Amino acid sequence: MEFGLVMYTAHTIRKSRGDFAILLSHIVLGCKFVCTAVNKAGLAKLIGLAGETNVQGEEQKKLDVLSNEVFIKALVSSGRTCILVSEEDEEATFVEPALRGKYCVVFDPLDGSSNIDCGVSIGTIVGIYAVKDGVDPKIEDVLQPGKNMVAAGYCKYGSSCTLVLSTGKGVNGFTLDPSLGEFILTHPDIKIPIKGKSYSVNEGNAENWDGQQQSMYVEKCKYPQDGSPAKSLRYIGSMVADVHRTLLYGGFFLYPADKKSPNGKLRVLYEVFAMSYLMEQAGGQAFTGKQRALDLLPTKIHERSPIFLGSYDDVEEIKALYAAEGQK
Ligand code: AHM
Ligand code: MG
Repeated sequence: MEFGLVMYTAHTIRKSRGDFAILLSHIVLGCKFVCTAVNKAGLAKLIGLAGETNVQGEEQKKLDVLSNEVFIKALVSSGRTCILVSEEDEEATFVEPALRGKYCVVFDPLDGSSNIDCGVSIGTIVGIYAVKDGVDPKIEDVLQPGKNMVAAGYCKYGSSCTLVLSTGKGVNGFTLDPSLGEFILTHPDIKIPIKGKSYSVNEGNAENWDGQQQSMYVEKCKYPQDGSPAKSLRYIGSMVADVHRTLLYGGFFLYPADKKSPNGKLRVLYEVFAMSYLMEQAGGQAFTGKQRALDLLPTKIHERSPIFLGSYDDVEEIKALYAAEGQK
């Protein structure tokens, strides 16, 4: 690390001004809060079900509920947001007029909730859009292609707490120093390797996968015909953790459509877009099976999409398989 730690807040304020820096500092506060809650989960009896189901029909965990409340409060109190879309809330939250600002934030407060109870890495995913002034927000302000986001990031709560962020000029990673309570720039200008040695997918769904392309790709990973070594399978089942590893080591993450989830499982606004934005900013690619993921125009806030993202060359391979199928 260079002499003189580059701290997150100082770095952010240097690179941005005013409203955006304040918004980010509130997001960072939310991440620190959730990180503390995740670390104490077992001790504070925060694991287990909260007894309610969310809009996707999934059982909510206590930590999901808490994390959602934390982020809503952190974002509203920043005075810089006008619309909030959370995975946990069926409807978008329109911030009360007195506290409105120009940013719309879409987020999954605690992604990978099936991994909470066993202490595996989970995370928060965030995407940010900007509108002119936020005085008269409309739902169309968040129903925009991911390429219009002004920033995206995630915070991974694992063996370390790591915040990975892009404001459209590359990707930086910051690790929380628990003794200081500050995020330190530990991974400047992250670039994903052009090709990776691993693939990441819930292969247990293979029987139900829609179409042949992902099966062909996975077969190529396991039984390469070009003399290259077989790829390793790495799958945690927490998108933040799987994408984080993919970003740092290279490789490929896919969640295709299947018979259970005909549009894929992952949500466009706060899962697919944020991660696709980071991948592109790091030099990788993100593809839906039909188009560049960031070009998608969502029509509802909890829309889903298949997603294939990762190292540039690995995504090229799956795009080629789709292109070949389209020519038949
Ligand atoms: P969640 O938002 O309800 O936690 O679901 C999203 C998670 C992702 O983190 C992960 O990539 C995926 O679901 C795993 O799904 P599966 O268990 O079907 O492999
Ligand atoms: Mg999620």
